[in-house]
Amino acid sequence: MHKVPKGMTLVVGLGISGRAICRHLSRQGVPYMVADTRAVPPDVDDFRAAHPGVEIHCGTLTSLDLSEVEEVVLSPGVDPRALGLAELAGRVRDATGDPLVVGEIALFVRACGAPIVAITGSNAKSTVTTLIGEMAREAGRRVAVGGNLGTPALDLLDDEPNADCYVLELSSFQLETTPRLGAESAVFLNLSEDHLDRHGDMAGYRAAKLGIFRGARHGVVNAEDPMTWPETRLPAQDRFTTRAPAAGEWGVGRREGRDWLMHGDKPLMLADEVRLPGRHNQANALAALAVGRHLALPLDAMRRVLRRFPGLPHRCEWIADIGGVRWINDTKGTNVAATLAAIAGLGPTLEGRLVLLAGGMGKGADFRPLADPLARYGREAILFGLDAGRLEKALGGAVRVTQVDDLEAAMVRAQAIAEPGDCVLLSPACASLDQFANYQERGEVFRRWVGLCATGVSS
Ligand code: UMA
Ligand code: ADP
Repeated sequence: MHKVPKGMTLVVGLGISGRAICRHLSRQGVPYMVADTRAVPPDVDDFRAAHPGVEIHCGTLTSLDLSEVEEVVLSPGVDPRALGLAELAGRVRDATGDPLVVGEIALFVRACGAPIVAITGSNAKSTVTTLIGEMAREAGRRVAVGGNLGTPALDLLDDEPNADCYVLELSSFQLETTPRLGAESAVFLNLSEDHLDRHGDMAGYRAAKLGIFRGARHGVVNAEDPMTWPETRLPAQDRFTTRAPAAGEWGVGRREGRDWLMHGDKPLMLADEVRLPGRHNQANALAALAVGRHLALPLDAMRRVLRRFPGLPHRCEWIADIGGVRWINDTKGTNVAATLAAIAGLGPTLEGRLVLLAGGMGKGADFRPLADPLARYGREAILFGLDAGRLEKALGGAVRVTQVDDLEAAMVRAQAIAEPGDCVLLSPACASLDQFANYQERGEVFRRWVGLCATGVSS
């Protein structure tokens, strides 16, 4: 048994967040050591070289004696109920009364002096986080944007110490280990099945996400999804919907035969002026507008952003047209609801012409909701990765299915069967981690392969 010395903080995980936590503790002069449950964490030698003198423990946490540890700071990918932590997770630190086990965002809250805008939900977090950041920037605010989206929150404090607002995308994993966020504005966009392997069931997943509202001054929730509503009253709250808005709501209303984004009965801009396609993106725009108004951003600046923002890479991103076939990369469609939104966004023109590439780690999800839209739109579903078999079973013969080993084989098959006018959509409804480092790598493999085909065809 190896004892973590008295007064020492333990950082668990040597990924992106773990390294940001270490940099932060180093800047603060807090003594710490690091543990990672893997025998050989990625790039551990680089970390050793950059942090001489910091002790690193690799392998199971049960071989650590944590009886005198000062605090345990977890990376989001590590379950607080993991072996070796479960008993500690319910305890508080004697000196502060804070929980003994926390995550990166708890440290962020302690160190951050500026207002925090926080965004969560099963889907659209990155899009809405980026929109709010862009709107604030367009309005001349000094804003820092990050979190689950990319730059770890703690690095923002170092990169942009004088920001007058921090806009953070937060996952259920991050919220679960944040005892009090105290956001100026907290947004809960939608809730659908995801990460059930970690949170046990929908109630556990929702409970983690509701942490976004702890100590919040203002909330933004989805009027059509009661699962996003806080259980205690917030000082102020906005609701968005893609239907005609009730008084005070943000919604889509009809005026003189056209759809408008509205606040109550006030039209704000034509819905088709929003550059992002599809009804779900109108919901995303409305959520961002509601936050923007709370932050007193001018409407004109927000409208300019909505008119020009083309969307983030890897989300329903057009890659190429090859021989009349459209190839679209939606690798960020990592759960069933995201894939449903992607299919709906492509629209009715695709009836019978959709070739869907899906599969990977299903995280315990129910894939059956994909059967109906695939019956209508699908030419074929080409399935790969860990949960291909479960996916095929859930589709129950609604569409022709081919199972292949990996994404490359799926693309080869798609190329062989797609006909002019078809759309090949990579929207896996699954996480990528069984066959890729992350969703970005999966999207890059798709982009490269399609790019090579496009060049081959045109040369
Ligand atoms: N791991 C171990 N043992 C450890 C530490 C990690 O096995 O001791 C494994 C985890 O189980 C996981 C992988 O290593 O499979 C990465 O985990 P991590 O906590 O080290 O992750 P980071 O590299 O710090 O990246 C995290 C987020 N990843 C996760 O929450 C899994 C990144 O979100 C985020 O961009 C980054 O912090 C910066 O904030 C990615 C993600 O997939 C995009 N998030 C999930 C989602 O969006 O659905 C929540
Ligand atoms: P997140 O950060 O929550 O994963 P993103 O903005 O990266 O969200 O989008 C992820 C996926 O969700 C994309 O595939 C996109 O097509 C889909 N999506 C975007 N907005 C919505 C929405 N309002 N409802 C459901 N799915 C959506």
